[in-house]
Amino acid sequence: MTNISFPSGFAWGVATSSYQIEGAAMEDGRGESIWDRFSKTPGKVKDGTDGDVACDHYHRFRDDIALMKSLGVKHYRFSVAWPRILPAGRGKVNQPGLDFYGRLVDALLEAGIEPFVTLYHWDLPQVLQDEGGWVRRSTAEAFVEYSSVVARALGDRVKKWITHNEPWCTSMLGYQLGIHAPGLKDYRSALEASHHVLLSHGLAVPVIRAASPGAEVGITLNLAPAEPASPSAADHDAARHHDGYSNRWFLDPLFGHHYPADMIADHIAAGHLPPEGLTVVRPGDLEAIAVKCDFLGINYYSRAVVRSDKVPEAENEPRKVFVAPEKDWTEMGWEVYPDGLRELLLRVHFEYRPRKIYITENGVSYSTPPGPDGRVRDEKRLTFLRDHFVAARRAMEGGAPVAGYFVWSLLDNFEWDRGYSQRFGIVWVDYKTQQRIPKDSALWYRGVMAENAVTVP
Ligand code: IFM
Repeated sequence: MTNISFPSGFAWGVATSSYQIEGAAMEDGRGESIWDRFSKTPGKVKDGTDGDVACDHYHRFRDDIALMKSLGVKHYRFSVAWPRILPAGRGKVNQPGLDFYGRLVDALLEAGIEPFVTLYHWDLPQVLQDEGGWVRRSTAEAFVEYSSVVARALGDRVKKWITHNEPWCTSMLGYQLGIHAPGLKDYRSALEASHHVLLSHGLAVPVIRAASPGAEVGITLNLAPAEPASPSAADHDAARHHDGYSNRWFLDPLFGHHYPADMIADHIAAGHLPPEGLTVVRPGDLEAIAVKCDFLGINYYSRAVVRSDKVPEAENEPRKVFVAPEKDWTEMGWEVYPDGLRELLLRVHFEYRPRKIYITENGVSYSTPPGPDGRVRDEKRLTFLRDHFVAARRAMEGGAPVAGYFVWSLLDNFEWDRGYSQRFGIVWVDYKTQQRIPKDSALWYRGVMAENAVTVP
């Protein structure tokens, strides 16, 4: 056995998001979110479920914090539900909603757990969607107002802020592919939405800093290495395009390189954009988006192996294929590929030079149920996490400035269009009784966090 240790002060943690765990969808003045509307639209969520109750965390947050404490968790990433704070998207503040997060933050600090707060994890107020959502610049302006309200209320106690979770998902899953709320399928709208999401980040960062002195502020991207399925020139070009679509479209403007020219050209050629390009970009926007951040959050789940033949339902995007045997897929149908995390971290480090990186999500969906003795033997999750921790450590040896690692997720929860069919938690949730059972992976992770080291065969 080899012991692989991490630098002292490394921030081990767990992550969740508001709509996926809170429930209490109609309580204390919370407004409707796009996920309330979308999940209640027949056919949108595979098992027909929604987040009305979810893990009932809104009522059970003190127990959940006690659970985290018992596992030795010292850092917790959660998100704030915008419709709890500003039910109309902007304007009148809903004090009970704000108070909930105040109580949550206080209880975390009391338990010795540092809060990492994500401001947007996809639950846009429905009223803003009714105006066009992220396709409209006014939503970016409303986001800045919302961020300011939250940062002024919590900024004395919260010192780590993440503006957005996974802008690719907000824009592409939500507006291009129609898989997530609001469920639109319009490529140009998706590209415009992505710009407004990034713009809202750029405009909010100085506002958050002003309200939360000394805080670190960043953004979280979901990134995946893109590799050609064969040595052919066509597959190489498909991989270039896929990398542009899922990684560079977001990384480049955030790090001051503007939107990638090859992608603008591809989108014009495919008719996704007019010949003038991305016309919603106004003077000063790109400078705002490139605001210097304290860290980049990276969510990593798998890689993309790409072939040149096109997927019609994805508006002619290159096809992703699987080269790994089915036994190496997760229940989401994603390939288990730990080395992709090492590659990705080194690539981001060398090409973009973020000051600091937090792995803000990594984890796996396996539905292993409790045995007759009540124990959840999720050996495969434990191995998955261990191998990814080691991959991150290897990247750190190569210079990647990784400062922390958040396992997705603390609890089994509402997995968006898949409903409750996917279980990412290191803690089992019985949705009927709301009982929580730490899985074997959680008990093992407790040891990793305590030792600040991973033992590998
Ligand atoms: O559950 C999601 C999370 O909300 C965002 N990142 C990916 C996770 C797994 O799909």
